[in-house]
Amino acid sequence: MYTIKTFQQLLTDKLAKHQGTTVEEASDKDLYYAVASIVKEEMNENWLKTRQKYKEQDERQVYYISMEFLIGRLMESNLLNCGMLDVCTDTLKSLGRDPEAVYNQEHDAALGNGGLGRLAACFLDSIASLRYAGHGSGIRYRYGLFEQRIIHGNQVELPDYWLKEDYPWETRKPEEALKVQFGGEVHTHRRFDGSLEFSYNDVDIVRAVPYDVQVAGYDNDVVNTLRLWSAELPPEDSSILADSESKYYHHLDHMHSIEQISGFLYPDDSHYEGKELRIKQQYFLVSATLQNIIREYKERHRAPLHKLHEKIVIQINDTHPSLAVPELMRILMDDEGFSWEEAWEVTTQTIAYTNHTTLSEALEKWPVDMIKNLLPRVFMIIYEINERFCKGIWFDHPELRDRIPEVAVIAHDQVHMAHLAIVGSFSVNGVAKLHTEILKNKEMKPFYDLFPEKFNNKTNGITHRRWLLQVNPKLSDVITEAIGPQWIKQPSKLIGLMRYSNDQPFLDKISSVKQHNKLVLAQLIKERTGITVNENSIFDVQIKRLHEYKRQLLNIFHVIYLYNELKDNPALDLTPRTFIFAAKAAPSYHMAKEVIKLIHHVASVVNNDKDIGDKLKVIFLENYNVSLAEKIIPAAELSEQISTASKEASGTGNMKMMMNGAITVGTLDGANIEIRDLVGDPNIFIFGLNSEEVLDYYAHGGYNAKGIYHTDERVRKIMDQLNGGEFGSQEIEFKDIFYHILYNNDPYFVLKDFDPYIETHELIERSYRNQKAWQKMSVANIAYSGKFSSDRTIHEYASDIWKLKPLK
Ligand code: OX2
Repeated sequence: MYTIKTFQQLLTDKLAKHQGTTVEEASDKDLYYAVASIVKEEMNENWLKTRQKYKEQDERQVYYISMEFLIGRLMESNLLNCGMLDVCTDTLKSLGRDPEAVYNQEHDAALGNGGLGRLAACFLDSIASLRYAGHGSGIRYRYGLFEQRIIHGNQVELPDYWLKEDYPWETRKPEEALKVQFGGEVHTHRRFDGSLEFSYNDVDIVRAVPYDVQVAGYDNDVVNTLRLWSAELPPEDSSILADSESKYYHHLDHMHSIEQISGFLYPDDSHYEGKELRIKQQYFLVSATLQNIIREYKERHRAPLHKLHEKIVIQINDTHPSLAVPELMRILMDDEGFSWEEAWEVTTQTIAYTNHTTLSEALEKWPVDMIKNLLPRVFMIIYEINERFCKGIWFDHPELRDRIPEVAVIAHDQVHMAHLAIVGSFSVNGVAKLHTEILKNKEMKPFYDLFPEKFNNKTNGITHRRWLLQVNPKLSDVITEAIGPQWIKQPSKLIGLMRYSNDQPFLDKISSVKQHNKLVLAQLIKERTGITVNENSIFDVQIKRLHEYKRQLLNIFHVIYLYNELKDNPALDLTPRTFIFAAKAAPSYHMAKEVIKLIHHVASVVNNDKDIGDKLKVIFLENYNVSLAEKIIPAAELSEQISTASKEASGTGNMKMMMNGAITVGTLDGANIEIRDLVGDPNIFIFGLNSEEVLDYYAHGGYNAKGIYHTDERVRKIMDQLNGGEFGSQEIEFKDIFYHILYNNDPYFVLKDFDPYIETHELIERSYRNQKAWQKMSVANIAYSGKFSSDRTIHEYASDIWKLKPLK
């Protein structure tokens, strides 16, 4: 345990030895690197010990493979988990330095797009904190998710070169590099016993070099590993022997194309892009990970490889790593001499698949020719998997024969990755109750009919350590003061707060913490946008990726509606509101970018209208990322979770804001339903169509958007304002949105849900006026949020799917 004095000493030594500087002279960056090195050293010993334990104990282990790990900054969470956050912060203060400024030196590691990537990061934290033997495996993209700038209301993207300065949390392990093979020719030989043997010629070899990032558990001495793979040219590549200029340039080109594999993260969230480089990335990750798993298995476990599934479970995060199925088959058959049947037995008992969406535009389907050229042997295996699977249905399930085209792994010259993942795994899980039901009864119904035992639900969660303890220390203190510190290790204990829901002094404390956090956010808004917001207004927050189904458009329609009301009736008694948005749009997603533009144009009209004053303010914070979320969430009072019902598989921002005392306004979608079931109707604002109604409309060709436009004056006015250029400089500005809604029949039901949304906001406004009642709602939300800790989720994965026991 450190004291301020001993920590100061350590810091002084570090600065002197590593940076050749003193505390007085050190820049914030110097201090950042010095602290990082202290924390890393602190973790090293436990890292080694943890790995030794895993070896000694010979217990089951999980590998979590994901194309995305949205880890954000690691300094504070590492300090927190190692029990050093307070002492470090106090030491920096005692030295007259600003701890925030030091921690802010870290560049966010944005190796993910949104929910799916952040979930993976929360899971790693919970796995280590609960003492499970779990390893993350991902890609060390040289460029993370783009940096967003807004210019005249338009999003522009800048590359995120996050590695331009040393990244202190990684350790390069070149001696553990592996080779991944692409292309080439497959040769088949018949062995004496009649079985087939496969060899490959002329393959392109890519070197996969691991970079390890430590993942410290909270106050438990466990340090697990997130292994990120980087693509490099193998040093022994013979093309390096350039005997002519052209060969040398060719060599450089080749090197460049190989390094591209871990070059950048594809910036699409819940949307699939059929680019060849993307499938290369996926195979690169999967092949390196599986070779590594087998190598580690041989080192750690005494049993033969035929028992791999007894010791190892592989969870694949969505279909992105689903080539793990044929790749594991390939390794077991071609490298380890298994028969097809033996390899299939082991593979299908080792791999488990998590589905994160039913949006058709997100379902990966790769052209057969692309996979055949790039991965000829892997394609042969996929082909055989498909043959055997379809034959199996034909003979064993004649009642499903006519559904074969729907479930085939290869159909219409495409490989259906979700089908491959389901057929090749022993577990298929959705990420919230409703989502899993939709998978079972609709999207994946024929598979559910075939393999009901595979399907299960694991409602998402978030790590309460980062999303409450770390980002909202004042609220954490109030909680601990009331119910003691046990909630930190057992978040379900937060329920104890319900005892205080009528305790006025406690409610006052909760309310003054929120007020404080609002002031801090108001200051940040002022710094970043120049806009002064009213700190007594309702902080109404929608922060997430920009997607039509998430309906930021409905939110901005509400803003326009209120603006119109105030213009018509300036004396209107309205509780002031600050609408806070932050969102990135995929660079090629036109409608999403139009919505960002609309928010900005509405903001500029509303924020500059003297008649409106500070009754309404619209704030769009640029470059949404984990660090920005950490600053907004503690200050949120109203959490907008307004997706078109049935579309949001779970959502996790809803959980983060609830845990910080915001009240949800939401549809009956994703995990909102489970939030409602816990807190009860009086503590949440639910509105709009439910998923059955939405699906029913889809089945009957949609609803009549034009009808609403013609009958609801409020809607018509807003739509005409968009079409008439009221919120833009030129007339044409928002015609795309206008036409998309009216002539594409509004597939996201914005107009249909407009009236109930407005009505619900009127109720919210009335509720907010009774501050005592609002604080009680807020406490109920915090109290019931324990269920949404990723600790609960990970316990469920560990006991139902992974069959893991915590480390002794
Ligand atoms: C997201 C889902 O859209 C979101 O609802 C969910 O909470 C999150 O994954 C974590 O499960 N890409 N991102 C997602 O799905 C896909 C595909």
